Amino acid sequence: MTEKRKRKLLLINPINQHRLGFSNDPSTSYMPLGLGIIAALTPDHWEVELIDESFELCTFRPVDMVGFTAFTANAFRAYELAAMFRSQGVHTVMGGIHASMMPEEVVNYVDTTVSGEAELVWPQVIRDFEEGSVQKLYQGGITPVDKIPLIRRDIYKKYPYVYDLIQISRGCPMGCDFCSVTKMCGSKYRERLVEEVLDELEQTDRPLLFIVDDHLINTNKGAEERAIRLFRGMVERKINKLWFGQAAMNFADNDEVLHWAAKSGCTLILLGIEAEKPEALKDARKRLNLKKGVDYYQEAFRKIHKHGIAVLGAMIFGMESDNTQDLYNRMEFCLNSGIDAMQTSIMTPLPGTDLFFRLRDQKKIDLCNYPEDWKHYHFKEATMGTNHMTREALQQTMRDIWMKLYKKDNIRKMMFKTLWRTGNFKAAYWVYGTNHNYGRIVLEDLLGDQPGNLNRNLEWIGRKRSWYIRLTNPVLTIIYAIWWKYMVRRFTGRH
Ligand code: B12
Ligand code: SF4
Repeated sequence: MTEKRKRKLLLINPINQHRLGFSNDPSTSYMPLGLGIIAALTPDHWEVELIDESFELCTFRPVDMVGFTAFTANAFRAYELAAMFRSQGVHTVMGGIHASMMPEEVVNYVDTTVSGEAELVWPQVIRDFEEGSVQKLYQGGITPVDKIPLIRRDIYKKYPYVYDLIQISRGCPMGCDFCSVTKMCGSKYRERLVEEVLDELEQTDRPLLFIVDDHLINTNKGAEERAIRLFRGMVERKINKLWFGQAAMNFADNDEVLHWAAKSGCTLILLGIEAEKPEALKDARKRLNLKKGVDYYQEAFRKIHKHGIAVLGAMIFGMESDNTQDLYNRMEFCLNSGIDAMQTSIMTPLPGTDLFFRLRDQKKIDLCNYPEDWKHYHFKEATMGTNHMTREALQQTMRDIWMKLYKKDNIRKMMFKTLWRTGNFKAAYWVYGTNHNYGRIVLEDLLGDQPGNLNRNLEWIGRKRSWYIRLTNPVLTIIYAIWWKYMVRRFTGRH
């Protein structure tokens, strides 16, 4: 009896070739979790392979079906690749955030579009495909949390990801003006069982971990106790990782949460600060921060630092009410408020958000030749101006601000400040690396190997190093040695 041929599914993470962004370096290339879920939902008689363009460009190969995930900034690249596969008769499917927000566009570029979460519809897509009745559009909606499968992590083995990623909950009730999370994941926090999360963590083997939840401590009743159970469980089960996650300003509210977070390996926490000016927060409908009040920020940072955890401040520049001075004030805030690492984004109207619909109707979005212009929607290029600045002025001011913030001397100074505030070498080194990475991302168009370019260490080629950098290099070598020793011990200890 001949064995039935396995069908082949190729899962693709397409990367914007206009700006590589996080994919411009292996240390910031993250595994696409959504595709690990698609792999887990695919029946065994299918062979599944991942192509992540963060590591290799996708070329044609004969398969039965390809499935794309895509952020908006990567959508155009997905369409290019889809055209290549379609021209050879391969069935193409696209899901993920862009397909969920713009299904009416995506249906024009792939054979099947999956809008929303995939868990409830992907088995149906596969069945319909096998029976020859596959549809153009499936609505996945919101998945009950007990129907989320364990991610198939074997598909990530072929690439040297530095981090494991895990998702503990989905959803957010806040509905900020610029954000797609409430639209995509619904307005209720859906929490996975702590024990199940710990079991999954035990199956991960990289020394660094990124918990991708938008709010590590949500506003559900009992959220703090739940977080403590999780972090304490990580310690008891010797999960033994250094991790970072994303949280709101309430992360600093409870000392016991911070204690167990730090004990379980939390070294860096991203806080969605967005702005230090109440008017800008009102623009963005960032209710949580308005409720806490901007005066609370610095106290929150101090509480977090006390536990040896560094703060990664996520800031947005180019809010509707911003003028040039506001942008420089925000820059000063980044430098002097107690933030350790800086994520500095340009306000971008993501499709599906209230911001997008409002500004589109007011004809205020300059880069709107879709789908090609989606490639500019990566938050480092201005796609529109503000009430007081043109798009060009915003872009130019940001270039100046980025040069100041991510100047090698400055990020080195910030590293020493972090060491002082947290007393934690690992946090200081992580912060240094993170600021380097963001510098490389925002100044990507200046990177190169000719005089006049920046090299990957953010040093100007052909210019002399400053005395400060020369003087502090030996200190950095020591910190690096400690970090490296620590990583080797952690990594080899688990294998
Ligand atoms: C983790 C994360 C990152 C990681 C990326 C990791 C990775 N490789 O995927 C990092 C830190 C790199 C990142 C960066 C950015 N991010 Co981000 N990120 C997230 C976050 C928090 C979680 C995504 C995730 O992993 N979810 C878990 C998985 C399981 O869910 P999922 O991918 O949605 O998959 C489900 C469905 O979409 C669907 N699905 C997904 N793929 C496919 C494929 C097929 C074939 C099918 C059928 C279904 C399907 O099925 C899955 C299961 O239901 C989301 C917010 C959120 N809650 O979604 C923002 C989010 C995706 N990011 C966003 C943004 C804007 C950014 C940045 C631009 C931010 C910045 N300031 O720089 C950058 C740049 C990204 C770039 N292009 O370079 C936006 C994207 C909006 C958009 N329209 O594109 C989001 C939605 C947040 C927001 N505020 O709106 N991000
Ligand atoms: S920015 Fe944060 S708080 Fe606001 S909707 Fe998005 S995830 Fe929720």
